[in-house]
Parts: sequence; C-alpha cells; structure tokens
Amino acid sequence: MSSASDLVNIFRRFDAEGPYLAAYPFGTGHIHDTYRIETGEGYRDLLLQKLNNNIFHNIPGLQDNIYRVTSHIRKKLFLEGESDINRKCLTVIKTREGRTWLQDDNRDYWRMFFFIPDHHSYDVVQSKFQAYEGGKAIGRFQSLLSDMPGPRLYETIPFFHDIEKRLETFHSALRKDPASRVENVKDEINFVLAREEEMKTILKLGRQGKIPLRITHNDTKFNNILLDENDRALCLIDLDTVMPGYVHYDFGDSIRTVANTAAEDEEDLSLVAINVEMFESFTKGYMEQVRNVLNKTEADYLAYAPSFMTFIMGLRFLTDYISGDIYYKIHKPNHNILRARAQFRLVECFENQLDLMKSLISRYY
Ligand code: ADP
Ligand code: GN1
Ligand code: MG
Repeated sequence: MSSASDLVNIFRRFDAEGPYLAAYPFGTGHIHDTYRIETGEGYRDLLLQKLNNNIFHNIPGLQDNIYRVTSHIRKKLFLEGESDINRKCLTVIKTREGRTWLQDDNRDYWRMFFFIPDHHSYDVVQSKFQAYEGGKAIGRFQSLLSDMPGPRLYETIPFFHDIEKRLETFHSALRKDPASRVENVKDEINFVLAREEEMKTILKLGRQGKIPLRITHNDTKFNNILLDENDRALCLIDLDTVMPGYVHYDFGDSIRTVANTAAEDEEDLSLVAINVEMFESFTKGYMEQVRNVLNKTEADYLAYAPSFMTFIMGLRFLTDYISGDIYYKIHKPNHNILRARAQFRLVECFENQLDLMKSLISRYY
C-alpha cells in the first residue's frame, strides 16, 4: 500500500482538476493497486492505479493500446450521438508532461482515469437483466473495435490465453515444485492431465484459419463490466489485455463468472453450479450485438468457450499455487488452490451442459 503523502505527490503530477481531499483503496481486482481519489464539490473523482509491472513489462506500450482503444470508442460513441460518454468509456488523464503514464522515484508506474460515478460492479451476477446487459456490453465492445484503424495492438501479455503455453508453464512448475506443494494437489493435477488435448480446440481452429483473430478484451469477468444505477451496461474497464484474440475468449470468460452460482473462489463446492437463465440472458445480449459479425464456425464453437476459459483460469490458479503464489494477489494462504478447485468444479458443470448451451446459442444466431 502506498502512503497518503506518496499518493498526493503522484496525484499532483497528473493534469487533473480539483483539490485532493482523500484517497482510499478501491475494488476487488487481483492485479493492480487501485485508489479512488476524492476531489472537491463540482469536480470529478479520479481513479489512480499503481500498475503491476511484474506482470506487464512494457507499461508505455500497454498505455498506448488503452489510449488508442478508448479514443476510437469515444469517437464512435460521439458519432452515434450517445450522451454521457465519460461514463460509457474510460477517460485517460495525462500527466502534466502529456504522457498517459508516470514513473515515480521507485520506478513504479502509475495511471489515472476519471472515476466513473454511480456505477454498480458485481463479482456475482444477481439478475437476468444484469446478465443481459453484460452480454450487450461485451458484444458491443467487440463490434465497436471491429474497424479500429492503425497497426496491430501491442501484445501486453504474449500468449495470454494460449493453452499450449499455459500447459508448458504448468508442467515446468510441476517439475520444479518450488514450494513443495505438488503432493497436496494430485487430484487437481489429474483433472488437468485428462483434458489437455481437448482444451486445445479453439487454438487449433485459429491455426487452421477457421476462426479469425479480432480485437478482444481478454479479461471479461463480470466485475470488469460497470453497470449504471439501473443496472444498464455502462462501460468496460480493465483494458490492460485488450489485444488480438478469439471471440471465444471474451464470451467464455464472461460466462465463467455470469453463469456461476457461486464466487470464483467458493470453498463449498456444492454451491458451484450453472444458472442456465443467466447463461441464456447473457448470450441473448451478446448475440444481438455480434450476430452479423461472427462466422459460422465461431458461432458453432461458442458453447465450448465457457469450459475452456474456466479450465485455463483454474490451470493458472493451480500453477500459481504450485509456484508459491507469485502472480495473483491472495487474501488467505490457500487462496489459489481454493480458486482452482472452484474453477475445476465449474468446468465439470459446463461439460455436463454442453448440449443445452449449444441449443440455447443456436436460438440467437
Ligand atoms: P485489476 O486489474 O487489479 O482488476 P481494474 O482496472 O479492474 O484492476 O480495477 C480494479 C477495480 O477498480 C475494478 O474492479 C473497479 O471496481 C474499479 N475501477 C476501475 N476503473 C474504474 C473507473 N474508471 N471508475 C470507477 N471504478 C473503477
Ligand atoms: C485477473 O485483473 P483482474 O483481477 O480483472 C487476471 C485475469 C483472470 C482474473 C481471475 C492480467 O483479472 O486473467 O481471469 O484475474 N488478469 C491478468 O479472477 O492476469
Ligand atoms: Mg479487474
């Protein structure tokens, strides 16, 4: 945690209006240190983040992506006559030198956005309407970015959803066993080994040229979709991993959180199940936006995306547990293995509902 005086000094280096009244830690993200900065009456609050540069090695490149993506979305919203654009798209606040990022004396990187006021953000979805609006937000994001000009976006984490690479890293962690934890997790390891080939389906379709690389968000868990006071979709946040990807990544990662009846790290596995109504509502909202964009193979394989994305998240949590908790923020000693177990239970649920998911998706394509 940064001290209050550090935060004031950082704040002053950004070109933000208004006095600094207070700062407090904000949100439940696993990656950055996030603070809400309160400013005075008549000024907008701000969102200040100390970025995790163990995970993201080229912050200027990452921030350049975010600036390009938000500028493009902002322009399209404006042309479509949208109101309230500052709540519907992140606004990057530059530093006084005109940069989209700042490096402090400790070599830590910081960035600032307008704080989006009066938003709702949910770790677990509570209504079909929220799920429908979430689907719309993800589909619209993909379609708004489908014509972004300029060079290919910088790949902020290479091979982010590449299952072959994730499996290689997992096997390497197994061999090294740096925290002597492998013997605690034999069942979870066997769960992975039994599914290695099948989970390469999306990657193989991409290699065969049957599904195109598009611009995707790549971290579409539900709390990265902000809703307004009436639970209508407002804005996608956490744009660090916006880069080329397959639509299955975004659809699958959203369904992983939208259709799960329990939290991502639920300890009582009997609570983990699929809420089919949430699945259908999200899918309806998503398909309304992308129906005319997706090719037939993309649509045909959407039903495989939830189990795939849930598997890859479980695999990453398990790998991090075996590696000694070096990647994700944890809030209790066994947090990563609890997360992995809850994700693997959810994979089984999705596997059992594959036919039902296929038939529901086909209603909207
Ligand atoms: P992490 O990568 O650590 O998840 P995020 O960029 O998702 O970081 O931000 C963490 C949390 O901060 C989000 O879950 C959300 O609650 C909140 N947040 C992020 N950006 C904004 C914003 N511009 N306005 C309001 N809240 C935000
Ligand atoms: C991380 O940044 P956050 O907390 O939204 C992770 C995602 C995982 C997610 C699991 C850059 O997301 O890939 O799905 O945790 N982001 C990164 O909750 O690794
Ligand atoms: Mg987040």
